[in-house]
Amino acid sequence: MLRIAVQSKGRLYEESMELIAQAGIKFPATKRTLLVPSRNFPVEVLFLRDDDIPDSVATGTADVGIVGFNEVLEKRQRVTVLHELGFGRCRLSLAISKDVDYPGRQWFNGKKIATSYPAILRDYLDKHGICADIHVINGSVEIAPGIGLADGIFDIVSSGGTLVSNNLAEVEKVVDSQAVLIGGNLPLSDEKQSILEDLIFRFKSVMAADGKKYLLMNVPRRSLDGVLEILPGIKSPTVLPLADAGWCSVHAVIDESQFWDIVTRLKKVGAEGILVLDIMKMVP
Ligand code: PRT
Ligand code: ZN
Repeated sequence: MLRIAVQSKGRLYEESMELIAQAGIKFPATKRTLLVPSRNFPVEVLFLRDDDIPDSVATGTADVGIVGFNEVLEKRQRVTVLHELGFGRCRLSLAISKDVDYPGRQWFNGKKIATSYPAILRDYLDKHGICADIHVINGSVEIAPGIGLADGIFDIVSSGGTLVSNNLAEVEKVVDSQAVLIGGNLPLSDEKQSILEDLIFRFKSVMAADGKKYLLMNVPRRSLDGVLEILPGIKSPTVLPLADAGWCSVHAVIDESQFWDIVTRLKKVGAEGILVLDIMKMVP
């Protein structure tokens, strides 16, 4: 049985559980407790505060964990990032009042910076030879400059909306973050290692299908070259003959972001009856 630590509530909870569910791992429909074994796969989920996940994995309380890379960097535990999971994307940035004419990072010399991420900030300041006072606060960091508690902040930014509504401007991006799967630095038993490999394989298959669509269309033989040109970069589209020798069927996987562009161009060169399907998994 492999134990996986997941944030008990908060921003990463839902997408972590969704990824696990998409990987075909099911849980009993009973009330949530701290430790929940799956009913069809040899894993159990340990629900923790995100701050406690790196430590739980480093000490072996959990075998692996899903947590923001920002927490991994800040907590300095002996853990390894096994896989990036593509959700919970954000960045850690320095921000100051939008009214300041910012001359560059040396502006922070002698200033006071409020943050919940002192270790990452300390590294950054040291690396750039900046001497600033770090003021640790947990939560609502963005209000610190407005109430005179600090000159600037170092905090998580996602859309940037929180900065704007607090009259702050992002001036230095320090690190990008996303949810990651972490493991401890001690070897797992053979049994756990093999469950982990299966788990990562399943996560990869789920993630590979994310944002992809499967296209099927009928194409007159004479338009086939034009259609194939529109589908470049996509690994060998499948071309199948149809009962009518003048026509064939083309199947391809495309990125959802390119969907309208590609479909519009396909229609122009003569593709017909275009079907678009969701892809549930892509097994490498
Ligand atoms: O209770 P627990 O300790 O488990 O949770 P928490 O309150 O410490 O963390 P939580 O649930 O807020 O965030 C968990 C993780 O989500 C973080 O560690 C990041 O890895 C990731 N994440 C992604 C974010 C954001 N996006 C984010 N926007 N975490 C926090 N924010 C905050 C940010 O600090 C800002 O104040 O959301 C606010 C809005 O951001 P904007 O830029 O979109 O306005
Ligand atoms: Zn937390």
